[in-house]
Amino acid sequence: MASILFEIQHNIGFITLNRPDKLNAFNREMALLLQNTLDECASSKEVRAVHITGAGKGFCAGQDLAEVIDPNGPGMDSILSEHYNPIITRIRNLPKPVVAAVNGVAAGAGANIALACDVVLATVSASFIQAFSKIALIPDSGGTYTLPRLIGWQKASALMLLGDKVSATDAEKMGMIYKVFEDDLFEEESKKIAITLSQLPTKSLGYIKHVLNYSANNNLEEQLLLEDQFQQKAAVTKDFNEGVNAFLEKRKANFTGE
Ligand code: T3D
Repeated sequence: MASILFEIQHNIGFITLNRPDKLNAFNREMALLLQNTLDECASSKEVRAVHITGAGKGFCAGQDLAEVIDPNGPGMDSILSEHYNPIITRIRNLPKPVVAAVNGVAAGAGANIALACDVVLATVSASFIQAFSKIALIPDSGGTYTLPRLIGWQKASALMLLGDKVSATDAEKMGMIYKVFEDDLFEEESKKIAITLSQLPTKSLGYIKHVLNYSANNNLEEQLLLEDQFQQKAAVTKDFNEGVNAFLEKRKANFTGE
């Protein structure tokens, strides 16, 4: 069985992390397959939004710890540079919205991959764990960049040092994730949000992502210049024309992503 499942429906690339017996922990094969699948989503004209979830009861338990100690495994010196860092940069640079549909526990790199996505949704029974300190590692997969920016330094610091489990409801309250849904509604609601995103003006969503990527490190002047630059790019898209005309004609816009 493939460790990554992928299908395109309603202009959405549906990615399922598929090692349910291991709570979808990553081995090398799965990490490389996810990279390839994200590349496919980036280049496919049909895909206008991406939805990532986990098979079975978990979202992702991070690195497969059995692989770490396997003498024939990839080795600690290559796991971040070849597996997780390229996944995080692909998610952030993909010029289309990526939804993390966190259907269960998200631990270690699994939590930080979810948090790198543009819209993070979770079932009420899901949880997030910066599990690294429990095995004497440090948070990776962009966690030390993303988490303090999402929830503030103090909460990020305590969660990373203690490795405490955060319920989806608490994660929503502290601004770590966007929304929580009851378990029985989760699949439908998370897909609905992906469908909404897939029908919005794709290029402008890509530009929003790009500009937001820089906002954490730019000063106001630099950010204003970047907004100016990308607003001009957005203003020459077909979808901008369609959006303005639809508003003036009092009808629903039909965005094509161009
Ligand atoms: O170079 C590098 O390696 C650096 C890269 C680091 C990236 C990282 O992600 S480091 C962090 C790695 N992840 C963890 O430390 C989390 C380990 N897992 C857990 O702590 C727990 O499984 C959970 C809290 C996530 C969930 O607990 P629970 O009680 O719901 O499930 P469980 O019974 O522990 O797990 C179910 C099965 O999945 C179990 O297998 P079994 O006994 O039924 O055959 C368990 O061994 C397996 N599993 C869970 N996580 C992993 C795993 N197998 C391999 N690797 C895992 N990470």
